Amino acid sequence: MECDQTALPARMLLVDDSPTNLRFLAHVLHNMGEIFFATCGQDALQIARDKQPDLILLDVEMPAMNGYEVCQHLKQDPALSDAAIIFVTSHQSMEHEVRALEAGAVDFISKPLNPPVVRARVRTHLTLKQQSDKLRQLANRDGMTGVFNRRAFDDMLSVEFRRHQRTRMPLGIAMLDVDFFKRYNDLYGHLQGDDCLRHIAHAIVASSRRPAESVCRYGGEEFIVILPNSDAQQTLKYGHWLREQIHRLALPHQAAELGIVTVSVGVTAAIPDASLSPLQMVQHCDQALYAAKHQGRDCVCL
Ligand code: GH3
Ligand code: MG
Ligand code: MG
Ligand code: MG
Ligand code: MG
Repeated sequence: MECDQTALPARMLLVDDSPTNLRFLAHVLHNMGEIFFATCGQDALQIARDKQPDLILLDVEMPAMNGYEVCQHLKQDPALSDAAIIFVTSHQSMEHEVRALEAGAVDFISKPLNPPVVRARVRTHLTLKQQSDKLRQLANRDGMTGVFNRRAFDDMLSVEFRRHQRTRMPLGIAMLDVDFFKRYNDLYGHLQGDDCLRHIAHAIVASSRRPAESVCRYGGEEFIVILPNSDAQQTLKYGHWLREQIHRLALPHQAAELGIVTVSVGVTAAIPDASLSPLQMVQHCDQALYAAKHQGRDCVCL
């Protein structure tokens, strides 16, 4: 599940144009986590995208793209900006140190490297990174299901809304509400109700095909999915697919018409412009969901 945040080994990316330096650093940091290597800035950015490292040790002097430039690219990309960056350089001057910290680095280590100092600093920054990941997790995730919470949804929707305004691409959202869930609780109890919601959240996460499709718990038994670059037809298709996936779970619900848990889905899509707000998009989606309930539930409306 996308929400699972078990304590994975730390991931470190070592960037230096000298293979000898890389070998030395890898030796110094052995058994502190998983290590990836890059010998130029372009490779560093690509590997950072693929491997999502917690920490990047970055050489300053490199041909083509220097460490400051790499750092700037990393900090500009929301998918990469969380990595802690430590510059490793033979420059000793205060200006270089200031420049590194202003570029967004968390620390600055001078060559020649002192192995115990490097290990201690890396350990400190890995601990801080883990703590900030944990805080972000607590702030943005729903504790019961692990999907994004309402706060994160509001933030993500306004970011996506503005992005789609610029690109003139359609943005879709799909809202799902569990049918007869009050009866489910009455019949099976609240704890099993919670389990049912976790199963549904898991199925929604599994049914979103792209990482950019953000799954959020909107309210009690309501979930909402943001679908970037999806027009009405694509969003509607996703809504039907979602409804089918919940059918396939076949969670028993003796007080529902089909004897299994079903959901109603409302969808909407638009190319955001000045005449529309994120809030209005959610209202349209809510109206579509209301229509789906009105049509008898277990269906999808646009
Ligand atoms: P409808 O088909 O019209 O959606 O009927 P419904 O019973 O699902 O709708 P209603 O809004 O009347 O009830 C929603 C229920 O969801 C009531 C509430 O107790 C339950 N619920 C909300 N959040 C949770 C939760 O976190 N855990 C459990 N177990 N139940 C929850
Ligand atoms: Mg160098
Ligand atoms: Mg509801
Ligand atoms: Mg309901
Ligand atoms: Mg209701």
